[in-house]
Order: sequence, then C-alpha cells, then structure tokens
Amino acid sequence: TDLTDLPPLGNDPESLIKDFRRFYSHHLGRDKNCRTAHYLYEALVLTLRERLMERWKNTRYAYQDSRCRRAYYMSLEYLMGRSLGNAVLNLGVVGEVGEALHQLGLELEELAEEEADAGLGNGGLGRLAACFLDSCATLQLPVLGYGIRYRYGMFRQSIRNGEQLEEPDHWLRDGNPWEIERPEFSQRVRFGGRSEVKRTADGRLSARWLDTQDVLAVPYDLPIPGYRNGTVNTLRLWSATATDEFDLGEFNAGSYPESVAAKNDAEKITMVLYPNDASESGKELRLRQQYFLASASLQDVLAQWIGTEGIDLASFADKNVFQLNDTHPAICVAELMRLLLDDHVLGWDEAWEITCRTMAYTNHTLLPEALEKWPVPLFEQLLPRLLEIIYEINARFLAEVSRRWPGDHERLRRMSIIEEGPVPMVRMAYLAIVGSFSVNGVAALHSKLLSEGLFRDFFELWPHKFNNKTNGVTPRRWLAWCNPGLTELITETLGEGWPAHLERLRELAPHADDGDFRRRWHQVKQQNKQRLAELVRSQCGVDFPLSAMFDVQVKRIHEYKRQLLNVLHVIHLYDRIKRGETTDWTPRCVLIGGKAAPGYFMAKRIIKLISNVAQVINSDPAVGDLLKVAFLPNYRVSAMELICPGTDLSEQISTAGKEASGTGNMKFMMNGALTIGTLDGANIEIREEVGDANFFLFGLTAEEVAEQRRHYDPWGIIGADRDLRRVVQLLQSGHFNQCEPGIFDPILHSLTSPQDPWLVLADFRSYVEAQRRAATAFRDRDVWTRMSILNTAFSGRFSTDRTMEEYNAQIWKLNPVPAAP
Ligand code: DL6
Repeated sequence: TDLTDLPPLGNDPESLIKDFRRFYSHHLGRDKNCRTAHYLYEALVLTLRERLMERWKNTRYAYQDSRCRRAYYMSLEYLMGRSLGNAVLNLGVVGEVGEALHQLGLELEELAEEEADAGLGNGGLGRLAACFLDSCATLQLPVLGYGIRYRYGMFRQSIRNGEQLEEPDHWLRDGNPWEIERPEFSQRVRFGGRSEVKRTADGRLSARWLDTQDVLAVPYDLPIPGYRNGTVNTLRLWSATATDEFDLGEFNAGSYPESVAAKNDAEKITMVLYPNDASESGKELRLRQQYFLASASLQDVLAQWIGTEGIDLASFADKNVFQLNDTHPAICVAELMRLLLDDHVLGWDEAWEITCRTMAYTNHTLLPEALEKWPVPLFEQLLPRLLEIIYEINARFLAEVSRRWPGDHERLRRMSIIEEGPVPMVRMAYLAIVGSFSVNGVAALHSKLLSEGLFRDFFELWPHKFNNKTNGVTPRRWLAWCNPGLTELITETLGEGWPAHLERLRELAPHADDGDFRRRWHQVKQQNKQRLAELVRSQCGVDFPLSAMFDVQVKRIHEYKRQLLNVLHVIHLYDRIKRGETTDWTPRCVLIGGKAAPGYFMAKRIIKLISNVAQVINSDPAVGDLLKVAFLPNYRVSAMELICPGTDLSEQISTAGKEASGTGNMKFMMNGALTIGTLDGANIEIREEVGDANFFLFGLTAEEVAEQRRHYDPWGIIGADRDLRRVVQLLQSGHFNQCEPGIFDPILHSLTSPQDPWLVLADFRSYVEAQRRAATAFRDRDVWTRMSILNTAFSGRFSTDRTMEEYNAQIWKLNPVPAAP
C-alpha cells in the first residue's frame, strides 16, 4: 500500500477553516488564552503546507517517472524573504484564504507580518537565486536549489546616532514551519587530513584521503510552489552537525564533555552568513562553507543517480547540469572530479568530460575585490586532496594554452589557476571557467565587459563558452503580491494570467492615453505612497507628504553604487531652498536604505552622512515640506515589498561599468516608478525597452569612465561648477557635523581625490540636470502618470520567467515536466 495515497484537500474556505482550527488547537496546542498572533500565523502555514505537500510529492514522482534531465542551482545565498504571501498567491487561494480568515476575524496581511524574513543572502545575488527558483517552478522546470541553512542570516541593522549597529539575525528562533528535515539524506563531508596516492595492481594511480575530520550535512527542504500550476520544486539547505562517532579516547579517559565537543566545531560551519556582498577573502570558515555545500550537494545528486540509474555514470552528463552562482560554489569543479575519480573510480579523461559537460558558471561582478582567491597553504591544510586535483587540472589546462600559444609565457602566467606570488593563490573564477561549458554575465554590458576585459584571455581561447543572460525578477512577488492595488487594475484591464506571461503587460501601453485609466493608476500609486509613508513614519520618525515626489535609493551601501552622488544632490536642493531659489519647486521626499558590510569603513561613514544631512534638513523650518530626507533602517526583502509600489523615482546611479546588472531597478520599473540612471548594467536594457522619453538618463558611459580616469580633475570640476562648489563648501564647513568635527573628512577626501575610482563629481552636473527634468515632469500629473504606466507596460522582459527560459534554451536544455494534478 502507498501510505502517501490520500484524498485531496479542499481549498474552499470551510475546509481551510477546519484545518486551520485543527492545527491551531490540536497540533500547536494553543487555546483561547493564547495572546500572540505567532501561532495563528503558524497554523495558517501548516494549513497551506499540507496542500503543498500533495503537490510536492506529485512533482517529485513526475520527475522521477519521466527520468528527466535536471538542473541544480548551486548557491551560497538565497534571499527568500517571507514565504506565506507567496504560497497563498502561487497556490491560487488568495480569495479563499482571505475569506476563511475573515470569517475567523483575522487578516492575511497581519499574519504575514509574523513571519521572519529568511535573509540567507546579502543582496542582488541571493535575491536573484530566490526569483530563479520561483520562475523554474512556474515554468515546471526540474530544477533543485542547493544552499546552506545558516542559523544566523543577514544581520539586523539599527541606526543609533546616525550610525549602523549590527545585531545577529536569529531567524530560526521560533522555528521554521516551512522546512522539512530529511536526515535520511544526510551526507558526510570531509576536511583536513592527508592524501595518499598509490599505484594499484593494474597500474592506475589511486588516491585516498585519510585521517580526515568529518562533518555531517543534514538537509532541510523548503517547498517552492509554481504559479497556479501544481508544481512544487525544492530548495535543499544543508545544516552541519557532528558525526555520531565519539572520540573514544576522550570518552574512555572519562572526558565525556570533551568527546561531545566536536559537535560545536561542526555546527560552526553553518552558523552564520558572511555579511559581505563583495567577497570575504582568506577566511577559513568561508572556504569550509563553500566546500561543505559543494560536497554535500554533489554526493546527494550522485546518490540519487545510483539509486535510480545504478552505478553506470556514462549518461550522467546527459541528465544533469549544475549552475554555479558566482565563484562561491566553484570548488564543485574539483569536488566532482574527486568523487568521480576516488569514489567512483573513473579515469581522469572520463571524469573530466563529465565535469566539463555538467558545470556552468555565472559571474555577478567585475569588481576586482570580489573575485575570490584562496591561499594555497589554506587549501593544502583544509582540502589537500582537492588541491592535488586542482594542480592536475591546471597542468593539463596550461598545456592546452601552450599548444595554442607556444612560448607565450606571459599568457600562461596570466591564465594559470594558481596565481604566483609570495603566497600563491587559487583563482576560483578561473577554476570555474576551465571546468565549465558555459560562462555568462548578468546583463548585456556586463557580459561584453567580461569577454573584452576581465576574462579576455579565456574568451580568446573558448569564445563558444561565453554568453549573456540578463537578470530578471519574479513578477509574482514583485508585482502580483506586493502591489494588490495595481494587480487589481491590471487584471481588470488584461484579464487573468498575466503574472505568468509578463510580456502581456505591453497591452497596457494604449491605456496610457486614457484619462480615466491614468486617474485610477494615480489613485493606486497614492495608496501605495500612503503605505510607504506609514513605514517611514514608524521607522524613521519622518513625515512624507503624499503629494511630494518619492525619490528612493535602496540597495547595499557601496561606493560604486554612489549613494554619495544622491547625497550631494540633496545638499544642492537644500542649498537652493536656503537661498530662496524655489520657484516652480517640486517637493521631494528622499528615502535611502541599505546595509553596509560591517568591516567597510567608508560605507558606514556614508550612512552617517545621510543620517546627519537628514537630521539638519528635516529640522530646518525654512525647508518645511519642500524637502524631506530619511534613512530607512534594516532594508530587507519584506521592506522592499512596501517600498517599490510606493516609489515615484528610482535611483540607479552607479558609475557606468560597475553594476553588473541590478535587479532593484527592475522591481521599481515593474511597479511604475521612473528611473533616473546611468548607462550601467540592466539600466541600458530598461531604457531600450521603455524608450528614452520615459527614462532620465545622465552620466558618463563605461567607455568615457575609462577615458576620464586617466585625467580626472575633481578640483577643476568643482571650480567650474557654482552649485557643486557650494555643496562642497557646506560639507567642508562642518554644517552637517557641528558637534563631530572632521568626521566627514574621509568622504571629502575621497570625493576630491583624482584617484576616486567612482568619479562621483564627474557626473554631478548631468545628474542635477536629469533631476531637474524629473522634477519638471512630476509637476504635470498626466505626463508623469503616462510615463509610469509605460514603465510597467514595458517591464515584461524583466520577468525571471524570460531569464529562466533563456538559461534553459541555451544552457540547461531541460524539458518542462508537468506534475500530475
Ligand atoms: O546578478 C545579481 C546581482 C546583480 O544584479 C548586481 O548588479 C551585482 O552587484 C550582484 N553581484 C553580487 C556580487 N557578489 N559577489 N561576488 O552580489 O549580483
């Protein structure tokens, strides 16, 4: 008998209420005296999870029965945010759940607030992984996500005296009702020890990895529901724990606690996410995390293969593909080789062919400091067998380079996976390129710069490997769920179904000329601004008047993203107000938010500057409602769900050539915000889609940036620009740090240095002019609303459904597998 063969569960409000009450009372053991909403939230999750379980099992069986080719998304980060609203939406039960809760005197939005954000990522890269999973499930692609179940996710940011404080994010404190622990699929991961190579009787070399310290990887599965299609895919997160073995020596010597202490060491591996978006180099624990994910996941895939296909790996590469999310999981290349050579006893050529046919690598940054390199001595001590394999991969690779460019020693040095130097380093990006059949960037400009610059040598060797896959965002979370007002208006206009066919938003374009439609669009925006204003009031204590332009920049704080340029413009507006230059003024509320890496001094100082400038401006009665400024603490996924629907102007102002793609830019566009931006990352493609007339472009191009850098003269620029001079003088005078002398000197120094890599001042004038154009357009409600509608209408390309279709058509080559109803 199939124990799991159960009658389907009803989705009508009565069935939902019955199950909800049963979970609340019998499963969670709560009664009428319970005072916290948390258990109501949990009972609702369990009610929905039961419904997901059926579909989850059916999806697994469908994949298994069709013996389909599968892809695995390998990522150290998944910025999932909350799951409740998304599950309700994707299950297609928004109305039914709303009705059921209404009958119980409850509200979905309130219960949803009880959920902790799953903040297992830093920013764009981790959130992209989460959007990809949603789209793969929606497209019914057999894709499984592998990641780490960090006990502590991205730190919680609070602001005290204008400065960032970090607090641990203990997101699992109240448990996680979505996850299913599956200890039966645990894997052993080895560290340390030594490698011993021997020649076997048949003359082959055989390696053994001995005297290792082992850790157990225990998987926790999270359901990833597709949009109203019956599919539920899996995100499998690994948690580290000690193996069961005692240290018998210690145990027999009477040291029971010492013999159990290994548990702590093992658990450290998955204790905390590294809170740095531009790479944490040289930290042993970080390398342990990377290898832990790679080894556990690859062993899991091989074990499943053997379970269903047997020990013959001849067709393994036809049926499996691994997408490496940046270099963080690049050690997969060497680990798959190790597993195939040492555990599955394949020869080198056979193992290498499988590896190169199954690995694909995505690069997410051009910033040199984010390109991971590991010291060879660290590798040798932690993963000695892996280092041997990397040396062998490198030797064979360099032989190929030599055959292609005989005698070109400089090129060999440049391309070697091992960087020479006082401490030799393993270049993880090169390992990923050499071991993959596909290398992609995340927006057209970024991919071009990769093949022309950073990876040029590799492009010359293997042009066929290189391709572009422009990022996207999932329209389910980033429009249908987060913006119910607009969703209702769009559904009324286009009918159902558009969230899974986002190109259909184009049909909104003709409605931009309809006055009544514009009026309703504007009304929705005002309601969303109201929600955002409430957030700002409660979090920052600042009142944002709804008639003002809401001008927003939320993202990690980084010099290349140029929050400083935004601040310079704010100071310029303040200076204009103080001088009485306020004819035809557009009132503006500037909101900035984002976390700084805890060790990034300049980023933290930028937060302090924003806070101080906000304090001075907001408390100056001469400014009043003409200008408001706020720094929003603890920017995260759930905050963005309120922010992007209520934004008028989206700030995407990085130095051209530095932002690989950006995805916040897409969320804002989808929700009808207009972009002020440079020709960087996906901004370029956003502007192409929506047209120059509906985008506020400014600044140097990537080529001009490279050119300017050679003769950059910030003092010359200051001298030639009266407005900029006043701004710099205000900063120099200590106007924003009257009781804190000198604290902004490092910022002034950086802005005025000819070495400033971000060329902030070079773009000041054209930024101010673009801001003026935006302000003028905003004053005409019809003009602005028309542009807003067109931004949403032409945002269809930025659905991750399109991105995933491209990955699938050109890299993964999977067939969609519908789940049984
Ligand atoms: O591809 C997702 C996202 C891009 O949209 C951003 O432009 C880019 O900065 C970000 N990259 C990282 C780099 N981290 N590392 N390494 O987060 O990726």
